[in-house]
Amino acid sequence: MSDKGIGASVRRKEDQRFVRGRGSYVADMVRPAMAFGAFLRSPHAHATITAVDTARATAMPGVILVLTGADLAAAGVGGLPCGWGIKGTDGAPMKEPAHPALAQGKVRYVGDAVAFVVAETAAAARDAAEAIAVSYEVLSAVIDLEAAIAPGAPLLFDDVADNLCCDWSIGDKAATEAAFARAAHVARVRLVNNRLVGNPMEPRAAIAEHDAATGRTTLWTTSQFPHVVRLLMGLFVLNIPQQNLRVVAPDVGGGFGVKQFHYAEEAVVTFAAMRLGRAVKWVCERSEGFISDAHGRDHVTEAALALDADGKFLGLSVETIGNLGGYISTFGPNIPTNLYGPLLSGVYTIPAIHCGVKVVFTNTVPVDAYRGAGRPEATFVVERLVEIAAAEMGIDKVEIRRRNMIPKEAFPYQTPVMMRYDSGDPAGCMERALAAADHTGFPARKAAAAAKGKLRGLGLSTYIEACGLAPSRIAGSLGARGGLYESATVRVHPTGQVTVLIGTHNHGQGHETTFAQIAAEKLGVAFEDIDVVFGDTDRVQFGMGTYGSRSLVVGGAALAKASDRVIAKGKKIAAHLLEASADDVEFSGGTFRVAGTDRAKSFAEIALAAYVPHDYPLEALDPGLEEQAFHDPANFSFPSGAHVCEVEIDPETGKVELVGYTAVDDVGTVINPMIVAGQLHGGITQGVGQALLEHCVYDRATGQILSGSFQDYAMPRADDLPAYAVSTHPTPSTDTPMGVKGCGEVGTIGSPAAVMNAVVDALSGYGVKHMDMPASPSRVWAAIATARG
Ligand code: MCN
Repeated sequence: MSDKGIGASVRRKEDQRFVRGRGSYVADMVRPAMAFGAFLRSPHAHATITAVDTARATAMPGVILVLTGADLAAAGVGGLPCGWGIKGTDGAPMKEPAHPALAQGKVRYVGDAVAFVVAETAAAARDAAEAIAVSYEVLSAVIDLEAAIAPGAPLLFDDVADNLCCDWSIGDKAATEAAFARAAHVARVRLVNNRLVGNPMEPRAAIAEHDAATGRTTLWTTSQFPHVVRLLMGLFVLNIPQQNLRVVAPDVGGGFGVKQFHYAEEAVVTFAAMRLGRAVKWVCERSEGFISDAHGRDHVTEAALALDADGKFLGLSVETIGNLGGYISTFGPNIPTNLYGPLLSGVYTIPAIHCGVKVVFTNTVPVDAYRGAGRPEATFVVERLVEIAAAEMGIDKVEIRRRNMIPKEAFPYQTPVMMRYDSGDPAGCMERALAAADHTGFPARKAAAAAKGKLRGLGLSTYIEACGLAPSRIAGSLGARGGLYESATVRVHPTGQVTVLIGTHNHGQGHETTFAQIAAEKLGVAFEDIDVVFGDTDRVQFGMGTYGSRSLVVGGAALAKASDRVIAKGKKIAAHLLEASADDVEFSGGTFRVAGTDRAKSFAEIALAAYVPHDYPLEALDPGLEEQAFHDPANFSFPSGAHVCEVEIDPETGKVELVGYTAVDDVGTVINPMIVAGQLHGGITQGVGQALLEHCVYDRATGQILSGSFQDYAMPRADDLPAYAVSTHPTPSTDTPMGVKGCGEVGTIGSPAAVMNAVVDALSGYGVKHMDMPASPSRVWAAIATARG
């Protein structure tokens, strides 16, 4: 048993079905008498809808239903709710214009859903959608963030002046200004954090079905949080009592944040199924995903770091404009604010920090969380500034970090921007990463590259992340409109096997394995005898789902708590059977034993006794062995780490080749080292994608998306990447039950800055001080060409 407990690199049990092609995905599902839906989407970035004529589409063969925004409004369908309402510096609530599931009166981005057609086949639905005649009065669009808040900009919403959703800030402005006033040196940067499209391997999909006999509706959807979809859609959009709505998120082929929102399509498909009394299926096409999946990042930032003459950090000032897109998505306003500003201290002692963020509407696809969500952006600002300061002051890049890092013994560490870091050893991670990357051998490798005509650069990045979202009390004070606890039920069967029902959602993170490892370790039950169930509101008690690297820290803690409750009850049953006091019963390795004796009962014997209570303390205990726990964390958990990247650049083509990547991450106690390594690899790859390849580009005049397919949007492929060297450097969290910290996003948080610092280092001979992402061949070549004159 224990060889598959906590700390073991157990192979993922869910892969048994995935590698055999037996996963259960929404797009593959077939329901009786199922009809098919297609959306008509706006071809304009900004336009008034003057008329919608559905007559031709309605008359086409096989068409069953055509819905427009007006139909939904007439039926009393509500707008899509936002789960996080932030407040501005002046205390005023953010501007929260309505977000109808199908556009009403206006369209606000290319891809905005205008109508929905249901037909007997998917092809008939698509044809009919194209036959809907929509008359538009095209308006000027605004794409650029700075243009959006400039005087005279086209306004997306009549009642949102300057397209400004919220003017938010954190930190002490006066103290920061005072720090800058006494600085010996100020390093400055203006940077753009590029817009990304998540592109999970499985596109989004939904099937809804209504059972007139029971009045119950079921939605199968590609979601990271089915209970939250049930809550938001049932309560705010379609007014369905919770007990009559079942939401199932079965196997989901990657989410990366993109599937963490309640989308219009889920509500429209469900509404159509209820109206028709037939199952309705919609599957997003890849190109449709580019203009309807929420996008990520998209910041413009001016930042400055004040230093004393010895290179000690005195203050940090950050002004950012963050893009919300055309409407507020489920968590949109929270990402460039609460998940960004409070992380700007990084792993450094910075006595004064101030960060102002303008959260702005533009005529683009709504922007929300994408793996890392706010924290890669914060890391990028800090680590680019540190690098620029080091270069300008002539201090070695490692040395300047050593001088400013929070020492291991200073944890728990209170930053000036709200966060109280639990534990960490940033210097330990950095020194280990540098040693593993053979930092001292770099000059020789650079010389060897130069001999081949290549430019070689070494980039270092450190980071800290707040994950394990989140303490409900803190989240609530920051504007969260729900709790952020997690729940677990441990159901022990009469035969001693166990089913764990967990509120998180597994879409690639290996929960079926790691949660079984935790239960195996806790209960002494064989790993193979434990089944982990998730993703179905009819089976699982409740759950807030998976995002913010919270599943282990919050969900795993709920599981540990529920397991402890099972053991506590088991001890009472054992005490009765063994004629001892419960206080004298010990439990370990699956055996209940009277301390200091050989009188013992196995876990399976206790389970049987609980369900066949012939000899049982029925006056004191109920039969059965099933316990539930909800866990609300005391604090965020704070993984940290150091990444070292080496690149070689061909100065003639501008092509950047990643030739080495080393990461040392502190994710606290590790449950499954192999799964953690996999998460680090995946995360690093997504950060490398942002740094070198991925860029969602809009035409600024028309608002058309120019990188709307894989022809123009470059995702990283295996041959773009070296073999990574990843390892962990655990300092157990002091605020989580098992000492664990999250690992799902750390790779994406540390890597963009490491890669870009390497690129800039390689180009330093050409006087390049900063480059925006992605460092595409054309951008790098142009920088070299400009320097060469
Ligand atoms: N784990 C561990 N020891 C630790 C930390 C984590 O063994 N100290 C294990 C966990 O038990 C879990 C996995 O590693 O099996 C990831 O755990 P965690 O850090 O809690 O992250 P979540 O499970 O909450 O996953 C969310 C995170 C996020 S926010 C994004 S985005 C993301 C990611 O995970 N999306 C992913 N990783 C992904 N991986 C895949 N394959 N697909 C996605 O969509």
